[in-house]
Amino acid sequence: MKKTKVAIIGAGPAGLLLSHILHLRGIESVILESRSRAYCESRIRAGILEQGTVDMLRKAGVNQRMDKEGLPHWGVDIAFRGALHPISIEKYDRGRQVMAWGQTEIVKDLFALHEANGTEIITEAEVVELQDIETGQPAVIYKNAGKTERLECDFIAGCDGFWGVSRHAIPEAKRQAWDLVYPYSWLGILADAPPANEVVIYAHSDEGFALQSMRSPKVSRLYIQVDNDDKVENWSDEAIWEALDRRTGVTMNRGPVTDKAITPMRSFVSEPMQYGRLFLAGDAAHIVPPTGAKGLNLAVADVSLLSAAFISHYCDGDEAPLGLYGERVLRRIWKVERFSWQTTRLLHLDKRHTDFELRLQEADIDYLLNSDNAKASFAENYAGLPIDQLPDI
Ligand code: FAS
Ligand code: PHB
Repeated sequence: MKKTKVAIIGAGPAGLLLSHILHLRGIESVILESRSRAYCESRIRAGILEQGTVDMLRKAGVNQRMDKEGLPHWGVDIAFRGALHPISIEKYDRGRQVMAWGQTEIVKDLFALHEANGTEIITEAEVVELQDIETGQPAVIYKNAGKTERLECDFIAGCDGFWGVSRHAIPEAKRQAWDLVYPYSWLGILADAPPANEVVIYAHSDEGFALQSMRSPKVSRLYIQVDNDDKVENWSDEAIWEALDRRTGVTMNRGPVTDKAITPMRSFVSEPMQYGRLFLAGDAAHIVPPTGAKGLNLAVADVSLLSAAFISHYCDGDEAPLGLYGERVLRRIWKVERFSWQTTRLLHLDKRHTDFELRLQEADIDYLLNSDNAKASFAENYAGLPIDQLPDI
């Protein structure tokens, strides 16, 4: 019978980083991942890292390529009424920065570290059931190579994302979820084109939101707001470039579009984030609209607290942090949900809005761009709220 200390479901950033940090303190874990390594490493997702995420990756030794190839950003530009308005995180938030470094790169580095360290990841292993999570002998049932397998463990870390199974192992009567689906989506492209602006542009315009980001000095990551029922095939590459030019007021550098997809937007939280021997981290328990660049960063912050709690349990014999995980992690999550919701409503065009609400939205942006206090608050949230506890590694 296969047994480990911590069974981790999911090899996204949350599961991979948790397993790696536990390894650094000699705590055995096994990751069960339903997809292939190649699939996990190819998913194009987050691109901006909070200062806390950068610090954590450095602490965990996952920073060599990031510090060589990543792009530190002093702040962001807000495009509004035809001009770019800088919000300097460095100036307004104690010299902190954010880093442009793709989630795919972090996943690649973590897979490589697992391979080098011999920590176990079983890919193409779909978890179908969590058993006995309210006892001291939980187990995970998974399908792999056509067989049904069982992994016994001390604890289960549900890092299986929004569409995963782990949060559903908590009895429905004991679980509560909050779900807000926005009336618009993002059409995102990846292009072999140098970014036109040195930092991320968040654009409000009378035809909708747009964003210019990047993955390297030669690769741009760009988004435009579209309706939820819009289709990728409705948009030629040039139509996207022209919309980006109009909405940001900046002429984008063109180049071959290598990826094009529409992502819906939602805010979602499921409570509790711990139940018996099951602990949830990352998208398995919460989703934010990408406007605040928070999804990946939230997953890292959850893992910081959860790994610290497992280390306290196994290395210091202190049970308290594990018992407090759910309550502590949710306090920060709800504040990040608020910021992501607020920036989304601030910058997107909502067709349900009255003229009065449209004018209020413009006044909101005008206040942000002309108030040092408002910019300081934006900078503090964008660079990342404090993380209660970092793992002792
Ligand atoms: P993940 O979803 O990354 O990983 C979960 C893993 O669990 C997956 O590999 C999945 O295959 C596996 N899994 C699921 N069910 C399983 C089962 N039953 N058994 C075994 N394995 C299972 N965030 C930003 O900050 N900025 C962005 O621009 C941004 N863009 C995004 C675009 C898209 C299309 C999506 C979907 C998300 C985006 N996000 C963005 C959010 C994203 O970065 C997540 O926050 C981040 O991937 C969270 O990491 P994990 O919690 O590890 O979950
Ligand atoms: C990205 O680079 O993909 C990105 C940047 C900022 C966001 C969302 C996505 O708010």
